[in-house]
Amino acid sequence: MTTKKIKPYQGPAGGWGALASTTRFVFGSKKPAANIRNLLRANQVKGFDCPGCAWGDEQGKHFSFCENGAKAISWEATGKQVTPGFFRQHPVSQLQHQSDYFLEYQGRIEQPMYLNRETDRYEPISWDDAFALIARHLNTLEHPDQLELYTSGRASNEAAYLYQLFGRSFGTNNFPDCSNLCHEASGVALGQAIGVGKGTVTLHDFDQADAIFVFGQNPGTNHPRMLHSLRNAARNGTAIVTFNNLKERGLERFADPQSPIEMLTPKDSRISSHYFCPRLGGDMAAIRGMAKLLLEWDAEALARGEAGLLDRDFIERHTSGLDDYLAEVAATPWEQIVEQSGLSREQITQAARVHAGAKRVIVTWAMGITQHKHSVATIRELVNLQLLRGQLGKPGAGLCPVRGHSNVQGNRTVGINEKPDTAFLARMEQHFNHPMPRRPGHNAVAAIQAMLDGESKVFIALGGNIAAAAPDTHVTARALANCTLTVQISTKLNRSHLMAGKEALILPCLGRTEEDVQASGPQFITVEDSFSMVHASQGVGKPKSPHQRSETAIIAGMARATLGSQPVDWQALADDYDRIREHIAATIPGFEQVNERLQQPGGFYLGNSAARHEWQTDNGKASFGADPLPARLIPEAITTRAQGMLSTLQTLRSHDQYNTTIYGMDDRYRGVYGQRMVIFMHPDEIKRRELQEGDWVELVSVWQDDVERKVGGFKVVAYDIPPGDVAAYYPETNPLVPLHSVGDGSDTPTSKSIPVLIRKQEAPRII
Ligand SMILES: Nc1nc2c(c(=O)[nH]1)N[C@H]1C(S)=C(S)[C@@H](COP(=O)(O)OP(=O)(O)OC[C@H]3O[C@@H](n4cnc5c(=O)[nH]c(N)nc54)[C@H](O)[C@@H]3O)O[C@H]1N2
Ligand SMILES: Nc1nc2c(c(=O)[nH]1)N[C@H]1C(S)=C(S)[C@@H](COP(=O)(O)OP(=O)(O)OC[C@H]3O[C@@H](n4cnc5c(=O)[nH]c(N)nc54)[C@H](O)[C@@H]3O)O[C@H]1N2
Ligand SMILES: [Mo]
Repeated sequence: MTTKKIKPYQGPAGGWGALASTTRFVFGSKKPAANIRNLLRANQVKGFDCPGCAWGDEQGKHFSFCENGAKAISWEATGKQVTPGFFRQHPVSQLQHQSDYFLEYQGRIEQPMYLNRETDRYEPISWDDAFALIARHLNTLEHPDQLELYTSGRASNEAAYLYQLFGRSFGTNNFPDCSNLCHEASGVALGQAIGVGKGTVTLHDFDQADAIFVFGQNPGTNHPRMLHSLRNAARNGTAIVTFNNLKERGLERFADPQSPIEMLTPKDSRISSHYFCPRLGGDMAAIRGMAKLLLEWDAEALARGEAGLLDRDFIERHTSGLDDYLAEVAATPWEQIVEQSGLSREQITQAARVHAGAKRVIVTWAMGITQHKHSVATIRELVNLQLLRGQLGKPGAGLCPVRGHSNVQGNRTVGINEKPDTAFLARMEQHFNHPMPRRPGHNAVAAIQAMLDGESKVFIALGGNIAAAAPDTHVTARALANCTLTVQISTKLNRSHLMAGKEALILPCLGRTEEDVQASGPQFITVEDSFSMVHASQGVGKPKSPHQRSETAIIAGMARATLGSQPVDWQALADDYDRIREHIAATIPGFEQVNERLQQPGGFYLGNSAARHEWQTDNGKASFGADPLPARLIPEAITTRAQGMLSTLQTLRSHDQYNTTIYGMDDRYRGVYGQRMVIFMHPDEIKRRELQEGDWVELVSVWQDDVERKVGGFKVVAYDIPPGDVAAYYPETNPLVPLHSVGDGSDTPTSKSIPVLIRKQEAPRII
């Protein structure tokens, strides 16, 4: 492990650092040959989809992996295994005191395991007995809605489709999903505004844009392959306008570790042409300011007899709600815009000028936009900006929520949705000749509350790590402990296995990079990227243990034990995934003849109705939103309660982690080495609080209840961040996020704007 130090990073993102880190991960692992073979197959025509992120790729063009994709692949291919012997040595109550890093580092789970509460240990169980136990629990529930079926977005389309078919055939729409903690606001806002909850652009559009606005995301760490698109665009003269609370190195400068020229010459590429640091949650105000200016300049141009800035033809033919929006813009005062955004009028003017001067504009965003109280309204405002100028459904223009998990978008497409529309349910009913439940189900927050209240009793997770990923860690742990049975279908050991129900199972599955052979022979699966491209993915690595099963086989096993052969022959589906795809083709629009179309290299495009200017909204038009700016970013009720100086905390990812999976202790681009318990603060804020760099502090969040939410042992690090805003890593900070502090209309925990008090500690509790 690296020694602890804080040393600001001076180089570009990517570059030698990324190459060195990739090499260390690949060669430093116990299986370098297998890892290299794996990397060369990532995102190739005959290979697997990189489990790292949901950015798209032009398959077959070049080696298409990045440093962080390499970490994800090597991490899955570890030779280490968590065997029954490991569990004999480590009681669960002892493992609970280990770090997330320790847990994941133990390797792949080798066998199905059952938690024996008497011995406080996981013990081996046969697959048949595990399935029988699940069936016994499910078939004695009083109501199907007492079952919660969680999904993390790595599952394939085939596994996710089978999972929702299992849940709905059993009788519930309870599909809480990692997406509820992630891009939910994007789905909701885009659904309302343009009739489809997905981005409208394709990868090719990035080559054709004149301006790309990047809001609230850190691609250097979380979507490194996006930097290639941004770098190419920047070189072609495309303006790249970044809005980010922090100065992120990947958005400033980048050297491509796959380009010999950039690696050998000192020249790296600048990425952002403009870089603005708004206050946390201040983006909506900034965008409103831009819209205000565009409208003003448009009126001035018209008065001069010139063409206006608005795309009047587009607005006329395709949109509704303009008048209400204009009234709302007019009613928003500049003082509020400047105060709330934390940007000057001059800065907002610069950004608006770029938009006004560009013929083709793409807007991208991620968690810095989606994890606030007013995220849906903020995304509607982004759409408003694009609608005003007709920047949607033409080459080089559009909306691009950059998804997280590699198949989170595909999971949604094939039915992981707690509020399915009636047309989908009707198709399912007709095709399977089986009634489907109409009651809306639970999202992640509602599921946790239902378990807490004892209403839901069985929790099954297809991947993920809800105990660490969900807000209010202690509350979530209590909710899981309340269940009569928790089942985790997992690759690696994690916190959710330890925060278990009264009875608990760990079911070990194959990873995306591994061969999957079923009765009919080797199988491939399909995934969908952020650009609605569906393609096949086939693992190449040998499975680590003969006991591990594919996710699809595990779901079929649970379903068969619980439902017999209703409404389908589950085993036949697990034997041959083509058969599952035939059901997908029959029930999910866009997948017609999927098995034939997958033969074409690179897969196929699912299409996007909004990009075709077909608006599947209530009135058949794209609609302007007319939300007022939030009255205050932190509600008055909270500030009056605080009794002390409040800061707003954002919880974010380091460079060496994949969500709750901690690969290492460095965050290279932010200059943090060998540690994660740090809090980034502006030097003025450090002074204002009479603290010094290197001091130890504890954080206490303020919410409208009387629960004390506190985490300690954070080291103060000076950073380029607006005073008043602070940042620290997730998942360590999740105990601070109140379960019911959620986005309006999205129910997503507000993990990017938590009001906190910061108190000096004498000695660190955790080092
Ligand atoms: N290597 C790696 N890749 C990943 C992941 C991973 O953990 N590791 N996670 C995957 C998943 S599930 C997801 S959802 C994505 C997440 O990808 P990101 O959204 O990039 O993830 P975060 O680390 O949460 O970073 C949020 C960014 O938004 C900025 N920000 C925060 N609040 C605000 C705000 O109010 N306004 C503005 N303008 N900026 C703000 C932060 O400074 C930070 O740069 O990445 C995916 N890819
Ligand atoms: N405070 C705060 N909280 C957050 C966020 C934040 O920014 N701040 N971000 C939120 C976001 S965007 C997301 S998406 C969620 C993530 O929430 P989750 O998706 O629940 O969490 P992950 O950490 O991605 O899940 C990791 C686990 O998945 C399992 N796994 C890995 N690969 C596979 C596989 O191929 N199959 C199966 N079955 N299991 C596998 C491993 O056991 C591993 O331990 O967290 C959310 N929580
Ligand atoms: Mo995510």
